[in-house]
Amino acid sequence: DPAAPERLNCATALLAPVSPDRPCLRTDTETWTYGELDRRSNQIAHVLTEDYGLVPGNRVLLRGPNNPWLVAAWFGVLKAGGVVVTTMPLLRKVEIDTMVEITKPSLIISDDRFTDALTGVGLPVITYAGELPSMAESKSDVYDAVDTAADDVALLAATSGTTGRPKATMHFHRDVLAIADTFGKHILKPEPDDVFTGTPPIGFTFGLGGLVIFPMRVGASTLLLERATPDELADAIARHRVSVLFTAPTMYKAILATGKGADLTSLRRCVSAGEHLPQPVWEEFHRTTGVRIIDGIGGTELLHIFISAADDDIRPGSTGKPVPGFEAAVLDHDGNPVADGTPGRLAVKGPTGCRYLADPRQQTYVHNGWNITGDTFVKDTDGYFWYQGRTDDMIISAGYNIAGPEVESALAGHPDVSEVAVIGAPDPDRGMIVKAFVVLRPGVHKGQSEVTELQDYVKRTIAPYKYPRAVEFLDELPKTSSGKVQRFKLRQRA
Ligand code: 3SK
Repeated sequence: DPAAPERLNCATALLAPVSPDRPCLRTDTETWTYGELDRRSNQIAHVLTEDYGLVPGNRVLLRGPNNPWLVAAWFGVLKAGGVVVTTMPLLRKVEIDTMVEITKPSLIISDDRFTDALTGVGLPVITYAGELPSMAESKSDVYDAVDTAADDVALLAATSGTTGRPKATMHFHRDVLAIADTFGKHILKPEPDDVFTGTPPIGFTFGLGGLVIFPMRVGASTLLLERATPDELADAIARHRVSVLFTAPTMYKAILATGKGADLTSLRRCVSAGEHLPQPVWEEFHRTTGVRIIDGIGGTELLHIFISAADDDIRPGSTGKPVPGFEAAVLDHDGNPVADGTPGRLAVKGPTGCRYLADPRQQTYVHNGWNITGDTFVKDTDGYFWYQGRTDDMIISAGYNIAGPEVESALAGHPDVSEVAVIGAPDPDRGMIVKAFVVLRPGVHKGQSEVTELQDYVKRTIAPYKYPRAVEFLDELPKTSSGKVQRFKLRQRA
């Protein structure tokens, strides 16, 4: 955008325009106003620069669940001209060590309950139930934020690594505002009186956008939940009259299973990403709550959602159209666009990426500014994008092309099924067969009659040749810390 300013600190740009007495961060026990967040993040910036010698460009790794101190630390680092390294709270020591090796932070700010994984990391660790509040308290609550360039790096976010070693993606100060001015402005359309909540960690860019950047760009407030079962989430939505919800497809399904969906009358906007949203879940949520879920696909690479649709533009089952500001294309193996209606690999280009930090895989995943994703999509003649599966989730069985997620979507509509993942398993006769790993609802018997029941259900719901010839029941599916199913682990098991 030629009109974009050359100098920009996204922390100031988000906080300064909002009246200081407006509510900003809510929990069950306290509410921080915009003024309080501003003052506390100023004090943190003083601590970082005066007591830890932080200089602009230094990186600070943040670790902890969603709560006001994590957000204050995020703003404090950016005001001091530092670069935030976001991490998922569930990461274990080995994963933190990898992130430290890749991103080379100067120090760590951590929730004191999450420091176990930091032993031996060899960096100063400030804990925010320990040193941080008391050190901050002694500092001035006024701070002149560093005058960063719009193109200075603000964030290093790790791709969640559904396969292989994570990559760190770089995002500039301008990218932080760009997601609010693309998906936020054109699709979500939040209002100052909205109350946001959701389950994705702020350490995952889906949560960062949904729970911090989108609400704060319009002066709205956000309810931060450290963790929530489906029941607790439904109760919190009702108690705080939440109007905007960000969560993953499995949580929408789980909310419906609580039987509390019809009580969620304050909800106005619901956003689903992180995994494909099965159409039966969309339909049931709509029937129960009256809310049309905004599905979307995004990526850490592009910071947030780049294909989506809202309101009357939604076509249930489709992910939507490129969000204004982004371009998307479906490509064949040689990188050429395929005809509408033909499956191919999704490529995306936009203002927010994709730039990997010092990683040779940049050459593999980015061509002429286009990020080649690992997702297979079909674009229809109206320009809507329809998810087919991860590129490596396409199953070729006895000559049939079967999209694993289509079978997942069918199985997800069965009342006995709580969660499901479908992969191709090697088979001597058919090359591959469709295999479903199913987590059943509590109390459902895991026997051969249930296998037959699910197989018959798929045959009745979609083309019968797509039915899962093998079904295995699991207590839970293997997932990354951002909640994405690790199908490669299921493939190894098969
Ligand atoms: O997985 C997604 O679809 C996503 C959405 C928003 C931000 C980040 C990600 C990975």
